[in-house]
Amino acid sequence: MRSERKMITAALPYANGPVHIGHLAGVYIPADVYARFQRRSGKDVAFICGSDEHGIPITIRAKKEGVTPQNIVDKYHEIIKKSFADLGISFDEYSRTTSTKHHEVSQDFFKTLYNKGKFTEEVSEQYFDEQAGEFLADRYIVGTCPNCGNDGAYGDQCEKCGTTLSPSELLNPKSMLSGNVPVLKETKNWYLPLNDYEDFLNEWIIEGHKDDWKPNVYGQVKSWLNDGLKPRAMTRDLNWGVPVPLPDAEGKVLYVWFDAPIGYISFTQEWAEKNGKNWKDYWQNENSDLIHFIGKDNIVFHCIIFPAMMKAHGEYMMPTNVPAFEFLNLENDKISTSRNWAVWAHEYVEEFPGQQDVLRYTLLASAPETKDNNFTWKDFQTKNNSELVGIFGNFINRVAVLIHKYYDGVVPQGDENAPELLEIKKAANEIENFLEHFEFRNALSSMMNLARFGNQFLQIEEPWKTIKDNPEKAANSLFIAAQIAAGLAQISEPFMPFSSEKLLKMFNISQLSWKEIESEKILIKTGHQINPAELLFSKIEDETIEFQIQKLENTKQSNKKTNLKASPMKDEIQFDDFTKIDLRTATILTAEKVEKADKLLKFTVDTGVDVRTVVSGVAESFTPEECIGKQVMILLNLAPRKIRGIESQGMLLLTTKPDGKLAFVTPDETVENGVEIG
Ligand code: B3M
Ligand code: ZN
Repeated sequence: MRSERKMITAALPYANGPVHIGHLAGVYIPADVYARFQRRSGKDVAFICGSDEHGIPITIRAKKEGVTPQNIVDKYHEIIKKSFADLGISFDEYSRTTSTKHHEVSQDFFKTLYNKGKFTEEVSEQYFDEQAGEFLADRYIVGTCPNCGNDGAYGDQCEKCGTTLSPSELLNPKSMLSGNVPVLKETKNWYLPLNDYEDFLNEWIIEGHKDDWKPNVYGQVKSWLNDGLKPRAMTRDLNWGVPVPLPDAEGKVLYVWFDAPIGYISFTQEWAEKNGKNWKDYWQNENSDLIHFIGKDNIVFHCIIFPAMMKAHGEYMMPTNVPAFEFLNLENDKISTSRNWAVWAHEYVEEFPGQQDVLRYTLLASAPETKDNNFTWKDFQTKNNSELVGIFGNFINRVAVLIHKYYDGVVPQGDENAPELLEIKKAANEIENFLEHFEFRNALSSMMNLARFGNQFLQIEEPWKTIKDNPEKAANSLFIAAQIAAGLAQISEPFMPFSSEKLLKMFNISQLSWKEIESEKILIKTGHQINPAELLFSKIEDETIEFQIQKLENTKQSNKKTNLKASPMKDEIQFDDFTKIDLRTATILTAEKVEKADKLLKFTVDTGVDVRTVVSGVAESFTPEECIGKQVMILLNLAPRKIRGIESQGMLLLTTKPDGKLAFVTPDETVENGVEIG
């Protein structure tokens, strides 16, 4: 993958809230490092992103806040765009999917596929709210989860037990719009038969990218293809989105995951028009490398659905690589927008003015490249104080101060063939190799190792001592140290652009291409006047960190209070209704994880009446071992249902603890299995 042109995309953030450190660590900072490096390598780069402004999350937030979806996206598009700019994410274009241009481009794309007969038309039954007069998206249907009894389950998923649902599986479904019971109504939508692209995807990815795509990406695509692909609706009965450009499609919009990836293309077109470029050079040209930076939850859309769309279209080249990252946790807990458990990018910029590079450095150093990773404020403080202040900043400061002290800021005479100068070339070369393979943590270490080498060199040379009786040696030491400092000014730019800019100014030098860093004999000449030294990083005090940790603690406390607020009582029932349910005591005999389902455990349960299989969404609250032998309560006569291909017979009663974890409802003394609960 060494094309001269790089089409680099970063996942479009939903404009239903600000971006947080998980987004930055998992997508945007690595993408920015890669784009900056490719520019320094002389490549023709288009680095494109924008706000994803359609989709249900936005309409739900609008409904919650009593405003329009446009109000929501207008607000958060600006916040997100400013956050990226403030943190040096150097997009060539940051646009938005409510733009007219994007509507036109995505409608044209759809019409091309339609005219080529790539869609199948299917009529299906969907829930319709007669009072609201609209079809209901899965998220707009609430009901009782058939698996765990949670009566706040949505039409697509029960967030309590994690079971993936379809609206028809929900017990007593209700519309979130009117509260009424929805009716099933026929509707026609246009489907892309993904199954038609299985051979192509197997050949292109499973055969063609087994060596150069990240194992976490390759593995997920392989398992999707092994499970077999099914036709997927590319239109929805919704009123917020890109209208379907067909005469018989009144009240229908493009599926958000159809239009959003096309945003990469429409935003490239906007950028190209403004900059006198031909957008097709970046998207429809085999000499262009298309790289998608995304989080792991977007792999299927970027490796299967969008490529199938582009294959169907026929004029696009396929992505060269999709280096998806895993997730970042915060203080060992999942980052959650709904629980406000996050460090928000815009708040960080306000609370740590001028310290953008500290966050960039910390998030790169703990990037979830191959597995989920964790951000703690203590680690943030340590990375800043011991590495950025203690190693990087300390070295730079010593070099600048000593050159001013002994040579009035003029770089002294030195050996232009000193072996130490090779360390600079080595670091630049390592960084190039690591970044070409999307190994950001290793690339960052190569940069920091050069600063460590500089400190060790000064420690050995001690020019502050040799200046007295061997001025020539002292001059040579500081000439070499100045080269290393200039090297750091150059190679730090992809990672810490703000500090690199300060360093170039301090040493009064201009930015070089990566090739020049690796080929130039020296990076700062003897006789060159440097500017006054300025501190790059300052120590972060304990109080600052305590404040941030307390802020998170307060969030946790307020979440607990919110969780404690009980949901309103359900409709009154008669005693006869109660007699229909058959609740029994039971004991869990065996427990095991369900493959590819983070939240599910599979149990065999002795119900006193029989021994049966039950699937339960408790895997995030218990290990299988913790469940074996537990006496629980089971809804015995609940109709069996398939969960991830396993027939689950009945439902174990669960409740939620203040910390959000689940707990079994159990008798407070051990009794026989099968005893009726009434
Ligand atoms: N808006 C972000 C997400 O799934 C989604 C990415 C679209 S990239 C075309 O969190
Ligand atoms: Zn459930």
